Amino acid sequence: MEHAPNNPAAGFCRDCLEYQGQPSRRCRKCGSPRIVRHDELYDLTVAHIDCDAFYAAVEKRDNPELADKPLIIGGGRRGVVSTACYLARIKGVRSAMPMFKALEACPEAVVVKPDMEKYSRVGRDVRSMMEELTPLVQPISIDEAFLDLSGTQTLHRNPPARTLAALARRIENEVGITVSVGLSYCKFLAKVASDLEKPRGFSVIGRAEAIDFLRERPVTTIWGVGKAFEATLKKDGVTTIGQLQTMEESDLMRRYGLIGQRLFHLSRGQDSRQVHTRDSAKSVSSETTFNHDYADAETLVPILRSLSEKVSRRLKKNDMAGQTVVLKLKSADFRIRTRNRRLDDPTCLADRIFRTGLSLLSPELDGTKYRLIGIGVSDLTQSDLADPPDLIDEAAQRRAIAERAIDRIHNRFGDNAVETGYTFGKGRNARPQRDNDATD
Ligand code: TTP
Ligand code: MG
Ligand code: MG
Repeated sequence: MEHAPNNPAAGFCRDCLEYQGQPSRRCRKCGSPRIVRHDELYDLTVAHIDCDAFYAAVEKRDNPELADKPLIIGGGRRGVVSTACYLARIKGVRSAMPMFKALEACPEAVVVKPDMEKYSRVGRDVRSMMEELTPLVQPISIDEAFLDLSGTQTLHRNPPARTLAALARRIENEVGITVSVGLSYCKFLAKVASDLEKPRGFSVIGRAEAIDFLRERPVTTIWGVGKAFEATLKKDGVTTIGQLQTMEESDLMRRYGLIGQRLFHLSRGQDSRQVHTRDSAKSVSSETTFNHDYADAETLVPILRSLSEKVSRRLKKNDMAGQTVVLKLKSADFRIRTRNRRLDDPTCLADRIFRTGLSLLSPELDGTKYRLIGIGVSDLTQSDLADPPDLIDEAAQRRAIAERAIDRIHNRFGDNAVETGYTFGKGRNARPQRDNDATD
């Protein structure tokens, strides 16, 4: 067992992990300037880790000749940049930029096509190292995850901060790529922190400084506030988080609905979302078999709507969301058709499930008679990533707010209290013979 001063003000070295006896610019053992210190350093347990220039870092690892060259990964099917190494970024190359523009900005760049299989493998290697430290690892994308290290201090004989620095070091040594770590008391600020000092960063945001830290930041720092919602806020004269901090919750809710509530809390550094492990269920679906066979939209569409609502209710109840919508049809001659569409982001909303299902159903209404229809979602994740306000258009956003309001009524008065236009009165005469709900 290590005897450490554990003096947060003195911190520890990120290179050799040595605790520092007193505040100094360089490590007393190895001379490195990479010392982390923070008043709350040993009290914080929520981390966000994101790999630096991920695809590019993997390619550089595998081909040392690329080490000192500006590198762009991309040029696949869509002709855009997937990512660029930090040397190419200095020249202005960015993810999602058209390839020709990127090469205008940095003509000397080496271009490599993405090798997704390899990146998934590396992502999994990194993840399994995380999972050795805590069961509470919530992957967010191929190269990032949240970790909750509360309660691991005794096991690791180290406070979470030092365990994380050791992990970053291990990933560098054993996987051969670098990561940036954000440490805080909540997910929102951990994620913000991991972005502050990229690459090879380690940033800490404590409780005491959260409100001051956020004050000068742009509203886009808040998760889910992208270009479209930023423009809406700007029209109302709101550009910084500090302005949100001065607004009442009721005012924000009146103006922006549920998103307003999120803005109220996040702007004040209040985020109660927990770190969840990925859910083991793979899909949630609901289907129904009829007494008769139907070919017409008038019958099938309201049933699709009510099945979508059922799926949505189950997702919401379990705080889950799915990113792929799957439509299932069985024709009168027992042939099964499945059609699916992957959404840009996960959803738990009946409206989005239904509308996606409808777009999948329409081409199948070709006169074929169906004896079964089902709808479901797969690619399940926790719902805190679902339905970001920015990624759906304004009308969809209004419908989402209405749906949440209806949910609240259902919760208070029961499921039959409100019916939407699609199902109103139709539920009865098209009553299915058999309903099946499934969670696989
Ligand atoms: P990011 O973590 O957003 O970016 P990054 O790891 O390349 O760089 P950073 O150091 O800023 O974290 O995304 C991870 C990978 O996802 C990235 O390496 C490539 C891929 N990606 C795309 O294919 N298209 C995109 O628009 C973005 C943003 C990422
Ligand atoms: Mg990254
Ligand atoms: Mg990332």
